[in-house]
Amino acid sequence: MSTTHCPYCALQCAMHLEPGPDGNLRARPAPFPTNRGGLCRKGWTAPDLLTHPDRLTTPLIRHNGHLEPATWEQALDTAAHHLDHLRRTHGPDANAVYGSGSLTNEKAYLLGKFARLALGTSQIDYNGRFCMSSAAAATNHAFGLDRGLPFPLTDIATAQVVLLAGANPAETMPPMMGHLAAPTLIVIDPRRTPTAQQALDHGGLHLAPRPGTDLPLALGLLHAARTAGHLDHTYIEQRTTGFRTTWAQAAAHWPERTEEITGVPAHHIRAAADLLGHAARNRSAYILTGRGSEQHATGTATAGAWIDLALALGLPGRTGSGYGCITGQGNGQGGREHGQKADQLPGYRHITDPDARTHIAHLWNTTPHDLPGPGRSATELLAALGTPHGPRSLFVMGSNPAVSAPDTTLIKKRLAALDHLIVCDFVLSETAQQAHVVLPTAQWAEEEGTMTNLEGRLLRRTRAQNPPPGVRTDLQVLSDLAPRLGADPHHFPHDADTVLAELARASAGGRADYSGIDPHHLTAGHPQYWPAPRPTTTEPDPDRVPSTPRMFLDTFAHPDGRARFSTPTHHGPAETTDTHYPLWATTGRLLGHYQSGAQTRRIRELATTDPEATVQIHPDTAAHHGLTHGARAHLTSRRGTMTARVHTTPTARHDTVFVPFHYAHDQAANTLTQHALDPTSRMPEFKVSAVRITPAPDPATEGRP
Ligand SMILES: Nc1nc2c(c(=O)[nH]1)N[C@H]1C(S)=C(S)[C@@H](COP(=O)(O)OP(=O)(O)OC[C@H]3O[C@@H](n4cnc5c(=O)[nH]c(N)nc54)[C@H](O)[C@@H]3O)O[C@H]1N2
Ligand SMILES: Nc1nc2c(c(=O)[nH]1)N[C@H]1C(S)=C(S)[C@@H](COP(=O)(O)OP(=O)(O)OC[C@H]3O[C@@H](n4cnc5c(=O)[nH]c(N)nc54)[C@H](O)[C@@H]3O)O[C@H]1N2
Ligand code: SF4
Ligand SMILES: [Mo]
Repeated sequence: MSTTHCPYCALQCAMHLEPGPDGNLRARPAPFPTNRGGLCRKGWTAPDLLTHPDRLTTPLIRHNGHLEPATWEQALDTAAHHLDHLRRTHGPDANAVYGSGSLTNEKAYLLGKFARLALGTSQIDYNGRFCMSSAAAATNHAFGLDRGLPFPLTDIATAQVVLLAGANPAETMPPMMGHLAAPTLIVIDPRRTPTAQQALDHGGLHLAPRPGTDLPLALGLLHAARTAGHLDHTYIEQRTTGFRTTWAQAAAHWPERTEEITGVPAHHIRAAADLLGHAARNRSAYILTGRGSEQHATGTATAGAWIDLALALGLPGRTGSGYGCITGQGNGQGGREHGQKADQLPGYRHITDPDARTHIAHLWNTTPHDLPGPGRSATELLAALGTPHGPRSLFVMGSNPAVSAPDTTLIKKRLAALDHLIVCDFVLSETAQQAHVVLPTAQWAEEEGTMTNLEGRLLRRTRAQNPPPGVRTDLQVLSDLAPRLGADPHHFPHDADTVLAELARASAGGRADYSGIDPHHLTAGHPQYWPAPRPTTTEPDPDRVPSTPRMFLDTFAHPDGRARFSTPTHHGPAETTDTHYPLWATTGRLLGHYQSGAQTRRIRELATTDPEATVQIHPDTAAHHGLTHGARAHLTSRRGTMTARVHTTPTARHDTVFVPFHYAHDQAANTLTQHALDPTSRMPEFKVSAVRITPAPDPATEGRP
């Protein structure tokens, strides 16, 4: 039996893996603080993909329009030949790299090094840009440092009140609900989600704003909290700066005015402010945000407005209260720290910082001058592919942008315009289907490495079995490819421990400092949360590993030690509804599927429960558009059309429909979305599109009398 963590989300539930009667691995929950012995349906079924018939076990090369089996030598040589040719002909930025928050810390680090050192390109970014980047930008502004939860998750279990803005953990991290059983919940979500229902069932509140109006709602709550006398003026005075600029905005958001903008009744705003305010006075309240608040073209300002509310109530940087962003992907936290982001070097360092460049250049045996500068952000990178000034090749590891990027009709065209597309994956994802070279790589249970969970806690991923014959690890692929591009093989080891040791040195002195991490302690029940700087004493105590479970207790990470309020200004969504597109569409997740669905749509148990895209809509709105429960509908935005099965939901807002983004082709929600980008985080507007809904032909019933 081996013990590891689930491959999917950032909760990183611990699990035991052991062979069942048929010899295939089975998962069962292992005790661990975040999941407390629970797993969701996706975790239980995760091993099914290890032996799935769709599993890729040989590299593929495109010949005459078809992907055909090839040897590793052929595939690696072909990929390297094209990358080298493009680099020589068009310069290093002709090659681009696209990474993922699913990759282990070691892979994320080596991928960034591969881009900047082996390819010499500035063109690298990753799917985390679509995930928590707005909250990260807002947290960096407010606290001077971004760690999703700056406290252990178990802390929230003892709080009196937890406000969840745009997060639906009952479906996206079910075992987390164990920590939310005792607190009274205030859920901010346009939909009556299972999380919102739990709030209502246990004396809490559900506020259902129109999508894209969290920012004025947060200001309205601040206004109501101040009127009721809940603000912590001593904390504001002693630990923060800039309250006046925030208040200049909030002053104009009295509850009745906020109701007009958001649709949330004024008395609910006052009730929520009171509930939260009383708990805050007892220093027993948390504000947590998820993608619902963050995935907007105004995502950074919106996350900033929630942080402002937390600061005004005196929550961050104190035991028993706080603000946190619920990170999403398995290694969404570590993945954003070690240099696969366009503007970043390992250790959460900024790529334009001369000291950071010198530190990394020294470690990589190159010069600061030869390290590339910042590149394009994910959406901008994808939209530039194959254009006259954009990259001509893309190397993808751990993402399926043909389904998950905004405006996928455009993105698929851009992928098709590439001279060369290389995809490392375990299945033929929709993106891999467009590739010139596909490299089959190992899955979670077949590799070693570390992950950093939503609390900033380091975890060890352990190998339970070897990869199937013909499959290599992602680290091995980078290690095989880099020397073919002229890089020194010593710089690209494929052993996870060696890479972690180098990552630790690279991160030393950086904002996300891993230099004191002891990978062998990670299994021994010693929690290690970054920052974990290497001890300076000569005789380190083996029983005391460096670790920071709770951040900001004494001081925030800005030079003056104070947290900063922001200037949240409401601009509203990037597009408006009109007579042609009269409804708001928002997008998100279902319990049974993960992300682009490349993995979970292949798992029979999950595919049977949620076999096709659905659209959640109020029955009256459906009727108004000639639709009933179970009918098929077309949803059309200014970008494109998708098809979904109508799921009438009496608790839905009349003006808003919801579609999950886990499906491909004509069921892909991202045919509706647009790449209006947040000015700071470059987050696209996933959560608000103007659409119309019309009846669609139904192949299941067509031809019947
Ligand atoms: N089952 C499942 N679990 C997952 C994942 C998955 O794909 N499937 N993915 C993982 C990842 S990477 C992530 S990032 C997390 C995401 O976890 P969550 O943030 O919980 O997930 P979402 O469903 O994207 O969005 C949450 C809620 O935001 C609401 N919402 C939409 N628009 C707005 C708005 O304008 N304001 C507010 N306040 N709410 C709004 C939606 O109705 C939705 O219920 O989940 C992780 N866990
Ligand atoms: N409309 C809409 N769109 C969204 C969102 C939304 O809420 N609404 N959410 C956004 C968010 S938060 C996210 S995080 C993105 C995620 O979207 P994607 O980046 O597309 O994420 P996945 O579907 O997890 O894609 C992972 C792919 O890589 C493979 N893979 C997984 N792990 C590994 C690995 O370790 N190595 C290799 N080589 N391959 C691996 C999987 O088989 C799969 O094909 O989607 C974003 N898109
Ligand atoms: S909650 Fe997340 S980590 Fe836990 S079992 Fe489900 S998908 Fe896996
Ligand atoms: Mo995400």
